[in-house]
Amino acid sequence: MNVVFILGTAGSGKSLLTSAFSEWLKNAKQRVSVINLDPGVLEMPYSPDLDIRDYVNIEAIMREHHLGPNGAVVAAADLIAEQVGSLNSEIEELGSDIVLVDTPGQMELFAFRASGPYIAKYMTQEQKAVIYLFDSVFSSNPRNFVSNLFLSAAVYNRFLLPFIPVLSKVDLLPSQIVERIIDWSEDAGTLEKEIEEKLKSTERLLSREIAGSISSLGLMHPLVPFSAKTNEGIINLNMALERVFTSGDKYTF
Ligand SMILES: Nc1nc2c(ncn2[C@@H]2O[C@H](COP(=O)(O)OP(=O)(O)O)[C@@H](O)[C@H]2O)c(=O)[nH]1
Ligand SMILES: [Mg+2]
Repeated sequence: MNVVFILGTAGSGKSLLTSAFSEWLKNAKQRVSVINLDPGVLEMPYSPDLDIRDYVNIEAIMREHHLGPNGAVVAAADLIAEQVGSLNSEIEELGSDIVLVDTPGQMELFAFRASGPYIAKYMTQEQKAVIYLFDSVFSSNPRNFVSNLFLSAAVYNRFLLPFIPVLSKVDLLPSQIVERIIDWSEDAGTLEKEIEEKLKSTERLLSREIAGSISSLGLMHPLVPFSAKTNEGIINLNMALERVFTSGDKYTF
């Protein structure tokens, strides 16, 4: 079994990627399961095989602990960690070869509390990876791109799992812009040139130094362009995951 955690800022396309990719894997005759780890979600574009809302109830937490909705989702994120044993039994029963884990809409609930990496560590003892989504519309200028790169490095530092960065929603941008963002991720020199040309003063200094450190740490990886609306890039995304998990083989034979 191979487990993939899908992370990215709120609205970056985690749930729709989970939906599109799981459908695609099913069509490719792969035994895939989907887990919803977002206790606060009302609707999702897929029907999960395992739903954390069956374990933690936001409204009950609000009542019991006298919390508002924000406090309750934070409390719920921590309560999920206590359920990891029961989750593991359920995951085992699903008997799939690849498990997609859709994480809470607000990424900090999973990435920047103690419970997220704990769950990632103890949720099964199988092979794991992280897909991190760069929202393409947000990331289309060098300053935002570098900010997102910085965030992706911080997320990597929290999980230290094989990391696949994805440029999401590429159907929303002209292809030349998509290519430009991909170039930045593939070639530190191209990004540096863009920073020098487009940014000035403090923005330029910060972006140059952040991008330089991430690059010299070896944490700059080529982004996989992807659209959950058109399925563009889905084959490359799958290949990137297969390389991590099976050295390029299918998950289910
Ligand atoms: N055009 C387009 N919209 C997308 C894509 N992926 C997600 N969205 C939209 O972006 C919004 C947020 O997506 P969602 O998957 O819920 O983001 P999440 O908060 O990261 O789970 C929704 O309105 C989606 O329909 C995509 O590939 N293309
Ligand atoms: Mg979501």
